[in-house]
Amino acid sequence: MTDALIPRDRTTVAEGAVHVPDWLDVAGRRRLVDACREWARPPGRLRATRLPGGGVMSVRTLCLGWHWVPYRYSRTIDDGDGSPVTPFPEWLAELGRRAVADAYQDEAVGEAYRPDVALVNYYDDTARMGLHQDRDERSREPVVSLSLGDSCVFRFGNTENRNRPWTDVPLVSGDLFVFGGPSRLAYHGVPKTLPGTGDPDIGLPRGRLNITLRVSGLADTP
Ligand SMILES: O=C(O)CCC(=O)C(=O)O
Repeated sequence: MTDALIPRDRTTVAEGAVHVPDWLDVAGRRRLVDACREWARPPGRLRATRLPGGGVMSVRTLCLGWHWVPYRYSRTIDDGDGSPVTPFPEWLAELGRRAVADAYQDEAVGEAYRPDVALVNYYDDTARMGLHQDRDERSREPVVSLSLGDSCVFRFGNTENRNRPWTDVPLVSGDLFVFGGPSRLAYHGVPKTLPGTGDPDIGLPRGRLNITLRVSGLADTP
């Protein structure tokens, strides 16, 4: 559900963690959904990640720039056919710069942001993501998160462990969430989505897409 009758306010959930509702307009959301469809096209890169303990994530994921397998990045799809990862497009980096500038209301901080990894997560009606830290990047630059389609409960916790305190933030299609600074290593996850709450105009008839942009801090040569 978007364009609510009662506008939702931007919120600083914790120091460095900012929620900006309705950051993407409908055209911006549609552009991202179209791009996700292209990136996922066969030989598709959307796959359920297998965890070292034997579990399989319910979310399906594709990567741009660097490919993530628990718990490292590589330039090739090491848990798939070994082919090169899809490149990270410059227009997405520019979107990330605008996101950081708007979230932190600081043009210079936004301008300096150089994301080179994106994880695109697709949630069907029952998918969820457990509380975790994004800590496989060498850089501690902020994570930019964009939500499309069904709404979800985004659980934003503390930096120490998976226990409380946490804040449950409703993320709606078009919302931006940025976490950096003292919140960069906060545990976070998605305990549930709300099937059927997406906006019909953006070309995503079911489910939820989330795109997170990160700075890997990695170089191709060691
Ligand atoms: O889907 C979301 O909003 C969170 C995604 C996430 O936590 C991740 O990709 O690490």
